[in-house]
Amino acid sequence: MTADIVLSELTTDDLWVLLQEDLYDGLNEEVVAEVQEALARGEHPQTVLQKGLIAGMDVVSADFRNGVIFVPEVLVAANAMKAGLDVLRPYLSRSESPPIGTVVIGTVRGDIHDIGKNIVAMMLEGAGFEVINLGKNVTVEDFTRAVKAHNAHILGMSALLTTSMPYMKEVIDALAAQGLRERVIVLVGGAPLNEVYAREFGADAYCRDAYEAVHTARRLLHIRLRGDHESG
Ligand code: B1M
Repeated sequence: MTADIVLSELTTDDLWVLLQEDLYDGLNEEVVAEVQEALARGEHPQTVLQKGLIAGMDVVSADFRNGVIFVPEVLVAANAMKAGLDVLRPYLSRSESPPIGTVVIGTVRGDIHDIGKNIVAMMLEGAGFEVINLGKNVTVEDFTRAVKAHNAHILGMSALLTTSMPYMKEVIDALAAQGLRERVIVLVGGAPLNEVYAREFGADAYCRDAYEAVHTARRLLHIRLRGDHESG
């Protein structure tokens, strides 16, 4: 129950705690107000993301894993996360310069987890990429069609389930079969993945989180463009 709390009277540390708790409880309006309050205090949008929203979701993840809460509770928390992210989106994805490259991104077929993927998409936009977000449960055909249609420099795939993760290899194999694999940098991410799986599936790199995704996208695109320049 947060109705009696005056946000402006809280210390910033207490504001983070309240934001995490309200996200956990799925209180969308409160989460929105708390994100706005943090921004109004001059907190950096990435700090709000990290200390408020992601920290709150970490507690949800731990309690889900330990059987303290179940899918319905996770779903309401995920909705509150989405409400908070909607407030942050314009700040995280703001970029004044022309795009430095095009990224197609999506969560693979059989998987509807999209919170992390959407954070990655926003941060890539903020870093100056044009991002085509295909959403969740994306098929091989939709991935390959979008890579072709947008002449993408980078394909990003997300999977949160051990059962959906191998689908990434199907997408990468399809890119190769269509002669597109050499043209596009493939980055993968999501909780069950690691470097070894990424290599096994034929991806160029595994990204542990959104920060690493941005850093890796920039680094590999820079290497690719320099190579093209030198050979052309
Ligand atoms: Co689900 N779920 N879930 N779930 N869920 C997990 C993934 C699980 C690990 C929980 C657990 O049991 N401990 C487990 C998977 C077990 C496994 O396969 N190993 C699980 C399960 C089992 C399920 C269901 C099967 C449950 C059921 O129905 N019985 C079901 C599956 C539905 C389906 O997809 N077909 C299901 C459903 C759901 C909800 C719908 C309720 C909801 C998703 C809502 C949504 O996304 N819109 C949900 C949630 C929220 C979770 C947990 C609790 C949290 C995931 C999350 O949002 N994390 C999750 C527990 C966990 O992950 N430990 C769990 C916060 C987010 C910021 O982090 O997504 O890791 P993350 O993203 C990070 C990085 O991974 C990385 O950067 C992001 C930001 O820093 N990253 C990328 C991610 N994608 C990237 C792509 C890139 C680069 C980096 O490309 C370049």
